Amino acid sequence: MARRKFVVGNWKMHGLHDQLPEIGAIAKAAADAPGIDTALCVPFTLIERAATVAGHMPIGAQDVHAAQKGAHTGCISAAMVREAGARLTLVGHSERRADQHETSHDAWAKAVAAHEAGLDVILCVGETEAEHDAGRAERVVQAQIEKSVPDLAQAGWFTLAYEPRWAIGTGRTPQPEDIAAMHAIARAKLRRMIGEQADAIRILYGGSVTGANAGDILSMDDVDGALVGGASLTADKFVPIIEAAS
Ligand code: G2H
Repeated sequence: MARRKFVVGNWKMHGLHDQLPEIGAIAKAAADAPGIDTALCVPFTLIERAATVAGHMPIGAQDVHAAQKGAHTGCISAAMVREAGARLTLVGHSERRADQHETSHDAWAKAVAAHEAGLDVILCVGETEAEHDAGRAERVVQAQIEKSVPDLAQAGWFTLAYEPRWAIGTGRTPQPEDIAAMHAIARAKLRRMIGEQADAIRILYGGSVTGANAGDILSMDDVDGALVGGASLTADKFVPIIEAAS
């Protein structure tokens, strides 16, 4: 099944208002690449202003709370980021699993809450280095998918991102055949869970994607795009990745 490529930047805890021109430049490159989808997930504090300079390129959040509102000091709901101008959100990113002890069940609840608030969702899964080295990557990723992908997931609003934790921000990337194999495993798992509509769901690869390796990664079977951290922070690094996907 033909799926449009999807390139998503994740600015993590980077970005003050003086970086807005970078978002404008990235949005221009996205507009010049109408054959693919591009989005940028920024810190909460940048969403509103980023959305004003991003044109048609969707701006996303990097997390939302699983509740729509309530007594959760310091937390942000999906409805809040939607109101600020976000059209999508990441959930279950490995840095949140590691730093905030989020579980796959948390990611599931956040995905459901985000969808109910009208946001598209990119749900992240991926094994640790120890799990990888112990040969458990396949089982770990399948279990994460089982526990975190909502039954009602559909391609119209749901994307999966496979990000081996040991490749994140390290400059290390898996062998191409390992990326292809894990994406095939993830799709097979999705198929068992939600049937043939899984074939329309995009599966992104994330972990040290750069302009230098994007072409090879994005040409692989079952790799429908990339979730890009460090190399999305400036237009000069991110635009070549957008162009490689086009
Ligand atoms: C993985 C990725 C973006 P980086 O977290 O989600 O980051 O490209 O810096 O490895």
